[in-house]
Amino acid sequence: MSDEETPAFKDKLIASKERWAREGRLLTGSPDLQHANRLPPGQREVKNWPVLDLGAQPNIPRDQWRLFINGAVENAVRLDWAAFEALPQVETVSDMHCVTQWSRYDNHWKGVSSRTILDLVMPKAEAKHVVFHSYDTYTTNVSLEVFADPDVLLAHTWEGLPITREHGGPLRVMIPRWYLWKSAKWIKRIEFVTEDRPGFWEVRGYHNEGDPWLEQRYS
Ligand SMILES: Nc1nc2c(c(=O)[nH]1)N[C@H]1C(S)=C(S)[C@@H](COP(=O)(O)O)O[C@H]1N2
Ligand SMILES: [Mo]
Repeated sequence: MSDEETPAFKDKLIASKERWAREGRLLTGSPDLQHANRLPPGQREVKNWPVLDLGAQPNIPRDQWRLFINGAVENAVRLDWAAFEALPQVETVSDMHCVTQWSRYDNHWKGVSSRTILDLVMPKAEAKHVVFHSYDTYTTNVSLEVFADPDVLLAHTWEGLPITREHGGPLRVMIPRWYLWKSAKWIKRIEFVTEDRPGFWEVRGYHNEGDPWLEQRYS
């Protein structure tokens, strides 16, 4: 699959999500800036973990998996699974919030902290944004500052088990501070860039940031 392709059979779904984005029809609440509630405005709690993707769930066995981290960095790297596993591993607990209005509390993750990645590749002073590229051609963008949040993880384990293929295994990004579309599944490349570059949903009407507490759903 080239970087530009999207599975054709999902075009209709994408088109309707774009339309919802234009209509902003899920905008419901008012900001809860103090996080007095655990549930951000317009969300409902779920106990399961729904699956959302573009219609392709790439199968990347760990022995074929590679992660490229490059762009505006001093030390670009290409990691195989053994090299990735050799990095310091941490555990976090976080809630996740999906723009389609579900939230799931207390997810236990294991993986590598974004801080470890930053120490490894050393972004240049002019690097201000990060673009995630996935094995299914999905992309999404965050600021370097958000990437550097202490709870941002490249996660391989959820609730003590390897993250399943449908949820982005062998490795996905987890950015609990933003809506879940920012958390790229099947991560293949982390690119540091000097100019912001909106990703797949960001160019289709989703907000460029995505703070659930501010309901930054659609632009
Ligand atoms: N590679 C990739 N990552 C992705 C997506 C995708 O289609 N491809 N979808 C995003 C969206 S819109 C959401 S809501 C979450 C869903 O993650 P989940 O299926 O594990 O719940 O993944 C995000 N990351
Ligand atoms: Mo989503």
